[in-house]
Amino acid sequence: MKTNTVVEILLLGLLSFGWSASFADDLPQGIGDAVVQKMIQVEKPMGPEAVSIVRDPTAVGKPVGKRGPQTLKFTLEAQEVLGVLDAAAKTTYTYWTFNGKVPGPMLRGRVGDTIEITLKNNKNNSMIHNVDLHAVWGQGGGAALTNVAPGEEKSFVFRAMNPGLYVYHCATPVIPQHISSGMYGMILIEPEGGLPKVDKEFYVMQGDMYAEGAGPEKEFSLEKLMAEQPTNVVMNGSAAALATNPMKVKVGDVVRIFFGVGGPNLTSSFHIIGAIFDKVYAGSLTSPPLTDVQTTLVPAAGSAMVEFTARVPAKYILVDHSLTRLLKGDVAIIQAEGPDQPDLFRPGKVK
Ligand SMILES: [Cu+2]
Repeated sequence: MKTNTVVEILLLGLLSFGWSASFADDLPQGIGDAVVQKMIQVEKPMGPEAVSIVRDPTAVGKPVGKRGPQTLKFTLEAQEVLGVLDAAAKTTYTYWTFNGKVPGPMLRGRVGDTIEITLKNNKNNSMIHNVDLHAVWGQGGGAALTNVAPGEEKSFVFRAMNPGLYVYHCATPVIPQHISSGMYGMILIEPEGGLPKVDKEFYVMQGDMYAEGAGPEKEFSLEKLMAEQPTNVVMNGSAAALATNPMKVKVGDVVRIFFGVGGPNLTSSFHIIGAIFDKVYAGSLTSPPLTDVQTTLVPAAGSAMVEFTARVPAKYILVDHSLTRLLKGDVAIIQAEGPDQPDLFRPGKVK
């Protein structure tokens, strides 16, 4: 790698690190201590034309409970929008999205459901799009039946045969360009009887992005994509968005995260700083979970359903433990509020 490229990447790291002073305080020692010195305070959001494309992580759909199989109808709309890429660095990117946010909406049903998928392509768009759902038995996961030009819409029907937490994505050439630009999401097919109840559920997806340009309006870089050198790595679409706006839980809550990797290229070593996964359903909801796990590998276009009890008050930091990616924006926080638990964690020495 040329020296100037290394410098460029480091600079990107410096810029994208400027999220907020309070967030920096939460970082463990040794992670980017030098870059913290160069933090930039967020003054105000982008210009009025750039919107937030961050998917609300609490939008997890309705649990199926004990109901029997039904017919469900979901509508996805491809929307191409100028969105905030990195609020601290004040950069924007023209995202390609399902329904205006990244990831696309979390779709939720149960095994045996008959599911109708409609894909609309907004008439103001410039590209053809489609959707491939990994929950589907059928050609291209539905992609072949949903190629839509701007202004068109198409539908197909499938039966949910296998429970699981499945990625869906646009599969229009250049496919990794459509994915890295934001066209991915997840569909949860719950097993018969539904998932066990928990206190809080969150929907978080990691994606790697390839954006360059001297000014604040970054553009897709085919060169960086082909070299698999992401400039930005994000959770829910935008650098550190879920760190500056943490997810909230209470001490004692059992927390479930539907975590997926849209990719297109990176694999995530998913870890929560300050917590241990009590259960990890690593890519399968019907096999017994792994228990007591520190880090779980989530492949590109794969998922893990993880659960833990927020035992102590803390800001739990979600990362890919390939921590260079943290410097590129790949971080989120779950903030647990409640009374201290000194029998579990306290400063000082044993008396
Ligand atoms: Cu697309």
